[in-house]
Amino acid sequence: MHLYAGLFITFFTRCGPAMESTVPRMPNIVIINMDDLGYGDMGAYGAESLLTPNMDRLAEEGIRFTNGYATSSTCTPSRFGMLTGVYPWRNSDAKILPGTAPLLIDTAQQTLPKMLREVGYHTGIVGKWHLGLGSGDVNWNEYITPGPNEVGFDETFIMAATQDRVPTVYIENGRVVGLEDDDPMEVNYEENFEGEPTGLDNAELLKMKWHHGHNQRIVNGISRIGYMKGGEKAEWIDEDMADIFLAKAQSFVREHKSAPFFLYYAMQQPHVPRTPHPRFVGRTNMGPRGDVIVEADWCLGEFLKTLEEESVLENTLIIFTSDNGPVLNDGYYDDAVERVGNHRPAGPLRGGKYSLYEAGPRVPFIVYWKGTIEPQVSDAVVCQLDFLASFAKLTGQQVDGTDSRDYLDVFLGKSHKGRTTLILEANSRTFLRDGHWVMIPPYRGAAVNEQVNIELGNSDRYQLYNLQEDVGEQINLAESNPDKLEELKKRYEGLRGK
Ligand code: NG6
Ligand code: CA
Repeated sequence: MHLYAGLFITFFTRCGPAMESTVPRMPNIVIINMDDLGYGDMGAYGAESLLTPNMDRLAEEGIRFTNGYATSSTCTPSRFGMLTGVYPWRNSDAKILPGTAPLLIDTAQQTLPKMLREVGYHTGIVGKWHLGLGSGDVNWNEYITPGPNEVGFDETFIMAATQDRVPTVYIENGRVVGLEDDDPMEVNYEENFEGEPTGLDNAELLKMKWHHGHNQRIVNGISRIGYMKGGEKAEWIDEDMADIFLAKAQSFVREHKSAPFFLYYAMQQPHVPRTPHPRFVGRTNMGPRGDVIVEADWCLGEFLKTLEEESVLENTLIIFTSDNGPVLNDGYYDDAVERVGNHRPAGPLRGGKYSLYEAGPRVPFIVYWKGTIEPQVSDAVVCQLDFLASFAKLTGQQVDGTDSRDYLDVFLGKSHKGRTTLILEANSRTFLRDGHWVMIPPYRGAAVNEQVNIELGNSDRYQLYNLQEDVGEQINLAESNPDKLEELKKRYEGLRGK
């Protein structure tokens, strides 16, 4: 009853009295989550030396949020926050996970796909998972459980962790794709398997050199994090990954277009190793990092075409966003630093991936719903954390017991009153965004991660920035505005529970 009451209001206003007698249909929901795409990495957010016409089309015909946040500046916590509606800093295990980590989400926990399934959505994930699998000792040759299928996804086609971590295989509904009975696979993050070459010892086998870390198992001429043995026929070919994920996302739409569907399409670009398909090599002057962004843009365009061909585009709410901010050298020599030219992956923001500064968690954030959303730019503060409660509202439901709050009207552009406070995370450190202010507490540790050349935001002093006047966080107002600092310290401590 509640469900239909909610829908009726939403759809009646949209479609007029003609809808009155028909059963209203809930919109499909698609979240396209990029991996490490920065705030300045697409045309609509100011990039000039990269052409991203499909991303830009979503931005121009939808809502482009200028203050859109992931919950964290790294992947695992960010995705945990988005899918569960719980702040990742509440879970001390929500850190960048190895490929052998157990499932981070409790199977009893509320999740976005579970909530949508309650009202009849068919749910799927294609792409990067990175939230752990199994209960601690996975046998990769059997059904791998619990995993995404146990926390709300009806159909799953994933990479377990990251493109630079073993296992370097696709897993479809809990089974490694292409695994042969006579070549079982094993994965270990502690020690190598006897006789297996590594990036550290066998540089002659590499087509892409490692810069830091990433010198263990060699797959497809690229050494990774972690060791693996067997499963040779199942190993992915990095250059085909974008096409494979796209084809899966497209077939999901074709197969489920008649039921409302939720698709989490988690692309792997532009995370390392950056391996564009040969069709995209050299498409930018920026080397592989630029080329894979253009490749991802093409995938997005093809995916949108499929929605159009299947006549569901106008009934599909699409979110386009990223899990965390940008990094150039993240462990391989791939010319990202040398060839970046005038391009600013973080736009005007300070820091990058791993950082407490804005470029860590503030990401491209677009909501597109053809025919329903009024195109606009919104400066409201929004966060992926709030998808759970907001899409619950959209589908006539309510969720309790999480940090997620209902900002549906903001996501649909009907209101510009976004979040007033957010506690964001970067490698287990947190900071407060409050109105147009940010307050970063003191943290020990290096100011700069020299390997990736990113300012982490650590300082022995409190930092206070007024983002309205100083989006690049250059002027620390902690000393000149002690009243504001005190006010925000109190609020932060109250929210953070200290
Ligand atoms: C880091 C890796 C980095 C990347 C990151 C995870 C090293 C030295 N660095 O530990 O390359 O894989 O983890 O990225 O190993 S994320 O986008 O999934 O958070
Ligand atoms: Ca990431």
